[in-house]
Amino acid sequence: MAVIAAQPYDYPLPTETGIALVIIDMQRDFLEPGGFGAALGNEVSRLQAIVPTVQRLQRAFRERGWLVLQTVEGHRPDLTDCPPSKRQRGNAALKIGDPGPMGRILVLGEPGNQIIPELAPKPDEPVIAKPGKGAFYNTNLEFLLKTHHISHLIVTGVTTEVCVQTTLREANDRGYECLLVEDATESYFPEFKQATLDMVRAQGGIVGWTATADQVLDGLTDIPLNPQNKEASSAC
Ligand code: C5J
Repeated sequence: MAVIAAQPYDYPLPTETGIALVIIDMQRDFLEPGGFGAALGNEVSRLQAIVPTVQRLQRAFRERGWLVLQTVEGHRPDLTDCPPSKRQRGNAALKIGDPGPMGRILVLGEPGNQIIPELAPKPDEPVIAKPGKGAFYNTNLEFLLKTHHISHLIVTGVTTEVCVQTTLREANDRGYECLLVEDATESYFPEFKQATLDMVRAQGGIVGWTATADQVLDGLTDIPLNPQNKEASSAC
């Protein structure tokens, strides 16, 4: 059986299908100046550090022909899916829907709402637009995972203690085996990232597992590449 060396103990991997890479909200709104993250007063540059690590995981999953899915947090242009409480929260200079340097803040389709070019999805890779912090709330994520027979989620992205942690908890409650990649997730607050990693793996992995990207990639090498998948990914 293939495993990933993880905390609090080894994470067993399904050897055929059933595993997906989840990349949460690696969109310009959170990683670049002038977006939602910056409007809330955060120093956004520290999130950039994980980009190469997420890219390595994305490459490894694509090479195996496994599901890579991304999320973006955003709202419809008419903001009917944005609760007024969310819009007011933080008392920011620029609120959700206001025009900013990258288009309207946190609105679907605006330049700021695009996934950063380094991690751009391929045309056949799903991108879930989510109005909330959790990726299961008001989306078809659960349906998508069911139709792809996914049971194991390798979770990455930003920010660790907000959308990443909320999604992880939602997934855990739905029975998914979740592993959070320690160096492929980041927060504006290092102490919140650390606390989240500790919370996830405490009490015997009450919400899931954590491991480094190297540990994940080492574990994946124990699963033979399906030659069909390899052909498919090299043709892309
Ligand atoms: C936030 C997120 N922090 N993607 N969203 O508002 O974590």
